[in-house]
Amino acid sequence: MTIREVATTPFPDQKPGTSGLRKKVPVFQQTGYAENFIQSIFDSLEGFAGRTLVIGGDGRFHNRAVIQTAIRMAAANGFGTILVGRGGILSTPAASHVIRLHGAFGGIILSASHNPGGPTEDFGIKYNIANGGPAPERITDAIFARSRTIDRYRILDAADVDLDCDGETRVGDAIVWVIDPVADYTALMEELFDFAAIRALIGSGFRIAFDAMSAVTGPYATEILEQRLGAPKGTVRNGLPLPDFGGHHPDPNLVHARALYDEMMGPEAPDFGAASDGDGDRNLIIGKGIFVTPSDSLAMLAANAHLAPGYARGLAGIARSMPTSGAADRVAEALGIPLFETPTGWKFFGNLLDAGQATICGEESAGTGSNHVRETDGLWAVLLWLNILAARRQSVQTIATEHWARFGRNYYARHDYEGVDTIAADAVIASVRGRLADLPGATIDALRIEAADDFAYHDPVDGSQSHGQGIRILFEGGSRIVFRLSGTGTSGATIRVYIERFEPAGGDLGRATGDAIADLVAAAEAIADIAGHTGRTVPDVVT
Ligand code: G16
Repeated sequence: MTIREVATTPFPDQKPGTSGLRKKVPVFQQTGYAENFIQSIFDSLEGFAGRTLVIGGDGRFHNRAVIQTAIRMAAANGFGTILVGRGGILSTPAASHVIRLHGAFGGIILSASHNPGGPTEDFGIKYNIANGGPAPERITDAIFARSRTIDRYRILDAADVDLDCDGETRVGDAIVWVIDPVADYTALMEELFDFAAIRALIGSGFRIAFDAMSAVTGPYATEILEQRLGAPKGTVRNGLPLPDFGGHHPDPNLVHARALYDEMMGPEAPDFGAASDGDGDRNLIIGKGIFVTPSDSLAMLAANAHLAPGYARGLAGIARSMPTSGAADRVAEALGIPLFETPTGWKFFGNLLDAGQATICGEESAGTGSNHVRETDGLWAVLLWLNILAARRQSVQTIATEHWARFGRNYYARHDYEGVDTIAADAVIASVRGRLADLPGATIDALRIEAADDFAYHDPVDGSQSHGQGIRILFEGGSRIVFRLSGTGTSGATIRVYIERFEPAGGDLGRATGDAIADLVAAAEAIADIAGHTGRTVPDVVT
């Protein structure tokens, strides 16, 4: 087998976003496109000769082709061992665990997460470091810089590896191991949670509906919920990962998991409904008759985590991304532990987790996780909920109601304006930014603005600074509006407006969210004039 140095020219658009490089499949199918980016990753790393690289993906269209390319390139660049999930499958949290468990140098995860898949849909490549977490900005910046100047990539002439057969193959000087993608992850979940208690809960007639959205979580959820925990066959729906996710958008929210939501609100609802996304890192939690927002879920999980064996000794701290509601802050305060507010993106939690300063982290974007891996983990959140339900033997509704009665309630919604012209989206943000100095002290209807800023983060562990991470408008009484642009879209820009009303304990805690935040929604439009800048009068997605 010969190693070839292939001459190439840079592509100008290989800047990683919130979570790796995401583009349409035809972009990735351009000659040399994936190769350039993978070589730029390797060229930005040092000291991996002879070490282990983990490769896996969410099974979407183009997954297998890029996995074969990545294997040949990893072998040609000097990795000693390459671990690949059978079928090219590894959920993002499972990949994070495999990297940590096997002491790998890092991993390449092929996913565009919750974005749709198929020949003209989305694809993505992300690099994770040895702690199992997404590469920090210092590395993603280096990858982008390298992609701008790259003039050759290194690849081995070798036959395709049989990805469907567990075991060992030699590719050049490297050993490629095809591994069971589910086994290591399942064993970790068994360590963290009281499977016997959950099994007893399910045995008592507790009904679960889990929608895997024809994405990567199917095999994991089937093994854990149906095989290990005894839930009846059929508990996991859409459990077979499909390259196009069955033509759906594998995003577990109230729009794309609507059928599950409707069922959970109906008279025959199961006791617990959940869903996960394309690569298995997001989660949706719905109780009988009640949707739990991701921000509330983080707060409720943190408040009850001690009921699961893996967290019985308590939490060191809680971290949330800035746009995530302040519900978790009140739990941290009650527990007497620190609360960290980071920019959007799981990569910002890595240092806090490594330093032992935070145990549980969460984001409004339906990501929740802990120090067990360095990624957000959809099935983990589902299992922690089930462990809590098994320990408390109360409904999701009762747990939520008691939580709000103690801590107050953060009514919360995110309004997304998708596929907006980039110039118009930038103008929205620029105009709000331009008003920051004037907003404090202003009132809009009865709402008084206390402070307004452009969020910046100072990492307490490595001292790094991140600026321009979203605009916060803070109102008296703890309510808030946040404006930012998504970093994960692949066409045009997505404007995200995050709206939150805080209602203290003793207040009106049972309102419909839309009613509770209506004045803040109007205030957001008054401040940002999204309609004027973009022509959009209503958001495309409300979650
Ligand atoms: C990714 C990141 C998350 C982030 C989310 C939203 O999620 O992993 O940490 O919160 O994007 O990012 P944005 O608001 O910039 O679109 P995923 O599930 O897409 O990998």
